[in-house]
Parts: sequence; structure tokens; C-alpha cells
Amino acid sequence: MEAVLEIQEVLRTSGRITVLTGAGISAESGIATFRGDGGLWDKYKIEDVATPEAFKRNPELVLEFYNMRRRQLLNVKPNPAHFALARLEEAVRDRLTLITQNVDDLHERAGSNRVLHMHGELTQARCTSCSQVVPWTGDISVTDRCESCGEALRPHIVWFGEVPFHLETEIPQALEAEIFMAVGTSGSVYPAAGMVLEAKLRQKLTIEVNLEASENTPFFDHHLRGPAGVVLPEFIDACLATHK
Ligand code: BJW
Ligand code: ZN
Repeated sequence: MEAVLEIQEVLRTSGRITVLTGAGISAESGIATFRGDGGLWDKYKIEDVATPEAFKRNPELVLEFYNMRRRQLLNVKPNPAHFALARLEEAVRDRLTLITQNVDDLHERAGSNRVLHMHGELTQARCTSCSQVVPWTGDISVTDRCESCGEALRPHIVWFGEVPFHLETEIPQALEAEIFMAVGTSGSVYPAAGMVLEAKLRQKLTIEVNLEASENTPFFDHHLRGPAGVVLPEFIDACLATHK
């Protein structure tokens, strides 16, 4: 396949690859996506659970939404798509930048060491006052307090209207890579959804892995259609077949 040859050439000449992942990569692990049938936004309203205003109005409800999802992490495992990206990192090391919109820890559990969580992480809590971030595996309750300043804690999550992480340095640098690949994302939430366009404007090669067309499909040069857990390992292993 043409895309495989193009990636092999980039790898041969020590080029860089950036991969952006979304909820679709964790779907085969049993974690619901946001949009589409059975998605989280079918059952919950964004304005009730995923905005700073919602947290001010009803912190118990917002904490419960994220506590439920943090508990779910105990019952899920990385799938072959997460492992394929870990193999890619092992092969090309710091020439891969993995950016995820996901707040689960499945990339890390598959062996990826350098993951940029632009929308935060379920396994961390943040102080609502001094912004200190601490590891957190259990539930967060309204009575939990920051060890440094004594104020309330919140999930370390980027809600609508808040600024995603790593936008100043790491993500702009990553968009200079020769290849931009998006896996399992609908392309409907900015600024992540704008990355493919930025890559295209810089004349980079763009590849989409998705079950179906996304909102950004026209901006991708190549489309790999199918479940990420099947399509991505096949593709990455073919690309790495000639890599020493
Ligand atoms: C499979 C599969 C399988 C399924 N295999 N594929 C224009 C420009 C900039 C901003 C805006 C703008 N217009 C509006 C905004 C504001 C807003 C926004 O984008 N709103 C849109 C709804 C229009 N953005 C924000 O508020 C962001 N902040 C911001 O803009 O700050 C201002 C600023 C930016 C930059 C500089 C300075 C200032 C913050 C966004 C925070 C998003 N938060 C959420 C929830 C919190 C995290 C959580 O609870 O988990 O993050 S929303 C939700 O959507 C979550 C996700 O990370 C995000 C993206 O969803 P994703 O991953 O794409 O999932 P789905 O479900 O949408 O799609 C799944 C895909 O997988 C589908 O395509 C399936 O086909 C596919 N799939 N199974 C392969 N097995
Ligand atoms: Zn604090």
C-alpha cells in the first residue's frame, strides 16, 4: 500500500511521526466513545458534566461522572491498537509524538512512555485553587482537600471552554513532523480537530484510521477504514517490517 511505502521512506530517512488518538482507539477495550449511538453524550448532557460551570453548580454530579469512569479503568485493558503504537515508539523512540485526547491510561498500560494527554487524565486530581496535580486512583469526593493549600480537588480534566494542555510547545513542534496520523477521532472538538489542517498547510502526509468518515476526512491523504485494533497493528507492523 502506498501509505506504507511513504512511512517506510520517512523512517529510513530519520523523519518524525505524530499520532493523535481519540475515543475510538479505546472503544474495542470497552470504553464508550462520546458521539454516535450509545456514546456518552447520549446519556449525559455536556453542559451538566463537562464544563467548569457544571462543576460549580453541581460538583457531586460532575465528580460522580468522572468517578464512574475512573472505576471503569479497573475493568478494561489496552487493545492491539494501543500495543501497536507502543511498538512504534519502541522502534523510532523520540521520533514519535503520541498526542491523545483520551483521559484513560491505556496507552501507558500498553507500554507507551511519552504520551501527551491534551484533555487531562482520569488518574490524577487537581487542586481548584493552587492547581497542584496529584496521582489519584480512587473516587474524588467534595470533602477531599489539597495537601498543599487545603482547598477542594477536581478531576484533572479539560472541560469545554478550558484550554487544553501542551498547546504552547510540544504540540506545535509535533505538527512539524513529516507524518500526521489520527486514530479514532471524530474531528469535532477543537483545537485537536484543527491539527490535521495545520499539518496539511505545512504539506505533511496525513493518514486517518477510523471505522467511518470523520468531519475531517477530506484533509487526509490516506484513509484506513476499519476497527483500530485490527487496522492499526497491520499497518504499523507493515511499516516497521523494513525498519532496523
Ligand atoms: C473508531 C472505533 C474503532 C469508534 N476503531 N475508530 C473553534 C476553534 C477552537 C475552539 C472551538 C471552536 N469552536 C468551538 C470551540 C470550543 C470547543 C469545541 O471544540 N466545541 C465543539 C463541540 C465545536 N473546544 C473547547 O472548549 C476546548 N478548549 C478550547 O477551545 O479552549 C480555547 C483555546 C484553545 C486553544 C488556544 C487558546 C484557547 C476544550 C475541549 C475539551 C474537550 N473535552 C472533552 C471532555 C473532557 C474529557 C472527558 O470527559 O473524557 O474531551 S469533549 C470529548 O470530545 C472528550 C474528547 O477528548 C473529545 C474528542 O472526542 P473524540 O475522541 O473525537 O471521540 P468521539 O466520540 O467524538 O469520536 C470517536 C471516533 O472514533 C468516531 O469518529 C468513530 O467513528 C471512531 N471509532 N470506534 C476506529 N473501533
Ligand atoms: Zn492547592
